[in-house]
Amino acid sequence: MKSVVRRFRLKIVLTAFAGTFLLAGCSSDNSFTRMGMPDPATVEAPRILSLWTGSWVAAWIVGFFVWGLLIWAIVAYRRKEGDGLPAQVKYNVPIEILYTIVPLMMVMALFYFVQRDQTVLTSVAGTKHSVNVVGWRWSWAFNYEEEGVYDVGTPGERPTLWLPVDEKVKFELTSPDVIHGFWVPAFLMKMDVVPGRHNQFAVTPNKEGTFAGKCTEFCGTDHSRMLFNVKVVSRAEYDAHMQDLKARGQVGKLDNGRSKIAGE
Ligand SMILES: [Cu+2]
Repeated sequence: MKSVVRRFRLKIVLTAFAGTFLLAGCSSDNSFTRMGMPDPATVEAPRILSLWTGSWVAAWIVGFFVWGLLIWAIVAYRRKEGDGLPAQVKYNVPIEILYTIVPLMMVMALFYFVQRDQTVLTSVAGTKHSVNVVGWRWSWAFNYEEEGVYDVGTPGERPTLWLPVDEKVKFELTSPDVIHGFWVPAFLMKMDVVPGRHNQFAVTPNKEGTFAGKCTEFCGTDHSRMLFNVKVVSRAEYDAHMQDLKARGQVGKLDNGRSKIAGE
């Protein structure tokens, strides 16, 4: 009876595993090979992608090694008939040094790669233009610095951030209230929007199209409503849209989008 239950349990576990892998493989854009990441839409994104997949590969290698040791210890040293209490060991200094040094080396390796890529990703050198992204409870305002215009969407319509393709843009992130998170999944990059700070990073969108964006710091009641779109277009279309905003009278800079959205 016991072995039947065990076999049944094993079947459930195997089915769950197979199902997970199959379903992951089914996603339309085949994000499985990117370990769940979206299709990169900026020049900088592949760097983040390789940091992500590299970390996973390293984690799997460490994982398999540890599981292998575990299984070996469980099988080779399992209790056999007639075994008494095994020899008790304490103060094994070489082992203690080993399990201090090895994790330390792993953390240092991760730190090295993160630091190397972060330095590049937060560099705003060579940017062609800049957008001040304001995260506020509960939406977004985009101040186009060079053009002197802003956009905050309309009531009931999520705001859209327009960007010209193949031009490096600097985002300056500010908040008048609480911490928000500026995230465009297709850029593979996100950064917190912290009141009293000017966080910034730069990306070069290299694919035209419309992308989704959202807030990734839980910021209160309507956090889930903090959605926006990103439209990456040609330079000509971008300029035309800037003229459009000007014609609509959306000139100047918003510190806060609240006053512009009715019903807030
Ligand atoms: Cu938020």
